[in-house]
Amino acid sequence: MKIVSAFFFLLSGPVGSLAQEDLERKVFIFPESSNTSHVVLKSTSQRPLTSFTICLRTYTDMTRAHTLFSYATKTNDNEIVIFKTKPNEYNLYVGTGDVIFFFPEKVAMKPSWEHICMSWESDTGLVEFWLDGQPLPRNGMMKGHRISGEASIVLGQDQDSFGGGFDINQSFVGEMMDVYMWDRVLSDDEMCLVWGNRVPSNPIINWRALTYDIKSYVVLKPSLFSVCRAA
Ligand SMILES: *[C@@H]1O[C@H](CO)[C@@H](O)[C@H](O)[C@H]1NC(C)=O
Ligand SMILES: *[C@@H]1O[C@H](CO)[C@@H](O)[C@H](O)[C@H]1NC(C)=O
Ligand SMILES: [Ca+2]
Repeated sequence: MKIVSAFFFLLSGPVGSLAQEDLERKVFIFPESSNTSHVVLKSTSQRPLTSFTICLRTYTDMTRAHTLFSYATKTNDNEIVIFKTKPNEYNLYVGTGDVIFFFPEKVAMKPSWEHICMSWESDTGLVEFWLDGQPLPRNGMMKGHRISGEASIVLGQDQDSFGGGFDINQSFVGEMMDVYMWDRVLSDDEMCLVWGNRVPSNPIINWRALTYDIKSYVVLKPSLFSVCRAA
């Protein structure tokens, strides 16, 4: 389905059907730790993946480990997971592999949003991890692997079964926006564009036309991103 420009558009059907909406300048707020609150996303593609890129932006003061993005298949609940273990460490899972990306702790004068892009390609197994528009040293895993396109995709919780099995101690608390996925590895120029809030072509998860379903206590609100910037 192609949406040209819609602010709010309901796929036909009764209560419980998924909304598709342009969420530009909006955020999902996950107000508290829970083993229920999450957002379900639908990809526009069901084809198997031999590469992908996932990008998103978060705003949180959490220090405990938490899950941002969880892509479970019928055979593997950790098929793709973006898990932040510490303020300066991300753990990324693909298939039965995982890699850790460390970076220097930010010495921030004020809280700030964090933008990440993660990509993986089957041919080489290489994983790219871009933090605020900067690539970290590349890592690799699961060379030759193929990812099923039939997935349950969840924000803010780690699935330990297809669509459920959440652990309150791995839940996300904070704000999240600009969630995208592509079925390819973006070029370096494209990675920079996403950081700057532009959208490279053909995302299979598209914040500007997002098919999603809020479960339990997650609130959709306008971003407070730049309210006082011009003062
Ligand atoms: C979820 O949390 C509630 C209390 O907060 C608890 O009673 C319940 O057992 C938990 N469920 C799971 C699956 O952990
Ligand atoms: C979550 O962490 C708290 C504090 O460490 C612990 O008491 C509790 O048992 C944990 N809950 C689960 C479901 O693991
Ligand atoms: Ca899991």
